[in-house]
Amino acid sequence: MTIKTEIHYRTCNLCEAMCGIKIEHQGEKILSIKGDEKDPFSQGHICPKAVALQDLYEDSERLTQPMERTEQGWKPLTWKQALDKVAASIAKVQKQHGKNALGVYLGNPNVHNLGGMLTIKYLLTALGTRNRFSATSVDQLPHHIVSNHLFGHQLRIPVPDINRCEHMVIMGANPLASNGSIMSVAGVKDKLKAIQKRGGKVVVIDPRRSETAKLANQHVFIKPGTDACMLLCFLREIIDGNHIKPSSALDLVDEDVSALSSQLTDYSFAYASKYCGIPETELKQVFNEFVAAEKAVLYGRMGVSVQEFGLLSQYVIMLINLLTGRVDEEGGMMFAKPAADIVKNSGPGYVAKRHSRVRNLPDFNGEFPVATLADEILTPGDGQIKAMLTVAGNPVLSTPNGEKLDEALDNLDFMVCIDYFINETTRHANIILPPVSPLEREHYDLSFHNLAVHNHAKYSPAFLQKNKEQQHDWQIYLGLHQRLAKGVSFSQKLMRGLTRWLGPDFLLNAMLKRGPYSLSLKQLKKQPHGIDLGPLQSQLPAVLSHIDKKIHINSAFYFADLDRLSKKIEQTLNEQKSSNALLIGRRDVRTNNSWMHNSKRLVKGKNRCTLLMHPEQAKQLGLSTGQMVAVSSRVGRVEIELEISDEIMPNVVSIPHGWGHGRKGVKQSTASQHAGVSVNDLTDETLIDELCGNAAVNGVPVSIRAA
Ligand SMILES: Nc1nc2c(c(=O)[nH]1)N[C@H]1C(S)=C(S)[C@@H](COP(=O)(O)OP(=O)(O)OC[C@H]3O[C@@H](n4cnc5c(=O)[nH]c(N)nc54)[C@H](O)[C@@H]3O)O[C@H]1N2
Ligand SMILES: Nc1nc2c(c(=O)[nH]1)N[C@H]1C(S)=C(S)[C@@H](COP(=O)(O)OP(=O)(O)OC[C@H]3O[C@@H](n4cnc5c(=O)[nH]c(N)nc54)[C@H](O)[C@@H]3O)O[C@H]1N2
Ligand code: SF4
Ligand SMILES: [Mo]
Repeated sequence: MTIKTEIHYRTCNLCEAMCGIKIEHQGEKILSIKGDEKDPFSQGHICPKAVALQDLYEDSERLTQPMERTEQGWKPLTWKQALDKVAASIAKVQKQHGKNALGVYLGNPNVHNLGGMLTIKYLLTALGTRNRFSATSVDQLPHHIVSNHLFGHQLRIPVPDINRCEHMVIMGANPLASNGSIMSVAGVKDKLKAIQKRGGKVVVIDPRRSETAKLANQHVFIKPGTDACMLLCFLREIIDGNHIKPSSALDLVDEDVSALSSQLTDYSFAYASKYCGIPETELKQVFNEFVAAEKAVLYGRMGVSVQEFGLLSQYVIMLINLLTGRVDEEGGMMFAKPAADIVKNSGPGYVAKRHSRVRNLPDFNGEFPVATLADEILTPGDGQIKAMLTVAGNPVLSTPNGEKLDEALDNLDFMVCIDYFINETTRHANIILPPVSPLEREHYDLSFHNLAVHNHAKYSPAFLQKNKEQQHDWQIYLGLHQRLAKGVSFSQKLMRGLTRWLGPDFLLNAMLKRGPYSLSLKQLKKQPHGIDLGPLQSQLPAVLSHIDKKIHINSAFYFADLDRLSKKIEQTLNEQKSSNALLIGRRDVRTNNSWMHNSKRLVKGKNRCTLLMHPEQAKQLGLSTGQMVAVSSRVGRVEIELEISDEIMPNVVSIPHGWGHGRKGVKQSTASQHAGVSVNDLTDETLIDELCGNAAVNGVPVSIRAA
């Protein structure tokens, strides 16, 4: 009997781009994964990673039942045994040492997981600890704080209206490799080319001539970590040079922004030029073209956010857009209007309400900076973390000084990980609870429709039916809530029961119905390619969460950081003499942070975990391409293959993150064969953006010599 060939349509959930895919299959056998041309958002675009959804599903090393680490190695447990043991062990540690003795780390894939997003509160209430950490503090934390202050909600983040903009300045982002971040846009290459076809211009400011820079009309090298100097200079010039452009958004600000320039007198073009390493004439030209352009936007991401002045930089980027009339205007920074509005469904966050025990670092919305997680485990005293739970995270590879954390995790009384793999982090677990893979669950992008450059709504049903035994992330959370949460009210029990019975669909349906288009899940299910909800629209002041419906500039909070900036910028100049380069990161289109290296299709080909260095510097150090070099920083040392290229600035070197699968006990054989080294064995947990505690993984002083 021949099995019929069928097509399943869904959205790829691996990155933020939300590409529509079509999976050709015979029963459970996947024949191909291609782009869905009928998806109105992605119009057929995919990247090489889409096929890895199949590899992930078929990976024989992906765990499909709970595992316990024993003296004799890893042993399977039933779900009931595993959840009972986990609950008992957590309860024991918390009884002995207090609630906060349990630490929690939430990794990036949590935000790509519908059921997880909708039910994480059950897990967090069940655990009742204030020791919460996440990948946010090695990533987009500055965006949340700026939005929280200005617009009243951490998730009300405007995105570049790339489809209508005519002049786009990109700082510290490489969307051609990353496929866009805090800017969900499938097929970003075509969208950038379209700006050029419209007669517009794309400018990239980056210490590396990245893939995006190569496509751009202009690329400007900037010394890592100095973006704030350039941005503050631009801000001052806008005010002093009468470039403020009236706009409805500007009418809503609660401060006299023109008064800010009195605090910025230092930030001349000459000053910015000296520290950023950009010729003054080029700075002026970039500035003049930006302010003069009809529809322009200034966009900064990873390279600007995750450095020592990430928060100040993201703040000034927003002010520059605001003062030049580019917020909430076509072609500028605009707010998406998602069908299920996560902003309306969550409370506003708070900044620095509490401080971490050991290093006194500020929290954001109840989460402490992950750069201090190892300190909280290693430092004895009241409130010390004695047990850990990680969900969809690999902090040993993804957070600064991963080696220290790796050692710290060995000191725990108990650790549980909700994850698919025995990797660098989860190998420390006593118990691993593996949820189903993405193809076995329904999907709707709660986070990324909110950050999309075009309004759109799409629901994907599960492609493959999980067996009864397997658990979704959300079922694991509810299982732990049921076992651990105390004093649960009748109504909470009822909601938990309903959620368990009906799944995340019913919660999503309620959000859709309350949303701005009053859609229902039934309607979405009828449209397997998704529903086009039109271009971005101006939405101020309606989308402001502040009661007074104003934009709160909060300048005192940010400008207090100027002093630290001036001191640091001088100090870095001196430091550079003792180290010989500043280390930055990079992404490759075939990677996804640390966790897709077990796909043969993604790791094949030339070694991508190399150290990039400028030819002049290589010559000075007597090094040549292909040789092994030793890179050391304050915290560690790695040996890595050298790749010489003039695409990187002199005295700057780059290593991609997410590699380093050679650690003992990792059970991902393909990844281990292509192990690479972890850049986060060099990044320094004490090098942070002190204003918010975000890690600074870009701009790390390192020394290099032949291995
Ligand atoms: N293929 C692939 N795609 C991904 C991911 C992945 O791992 N692989 N990860 C996903 C995730 S979680 C995220 S958050 C996004 C991130 O997406 P992006 O924000 O686009 O991040 P990167 O590609 O790392 O680009 C950062 C750029 O900043 C530059 N840079 C470094 N330091 C500085 C600096 O001090 N100043 C300036 N101006 N530039 C600097 C780097 O050279 C680099 O080109 O990508 C997502 N998409
Ligand atoms: N030096 C340096 N460090 C960086 C960065 C950088 O540019 N440079 N980038 C930073 C950024 S932007 C990010 S977002 C972080 C990422 O940091 P993390 O989120 O800590 O790391 P990931 O590599 O994304 O690991 C994801 C884990 O989740 C598991 N997983 C995947 N999907 C699911 C799921 O649906 N459910 C469950 N339960 N588990 C799942 C995977 O098996 C993997 O173990 O890394 C950061 N670290
Ligand atoms: S760009 Fe690639 S990884 Fe990202 S959603 Fe599209 S296909 Fe998936
Ligand atoms: Mo990220």
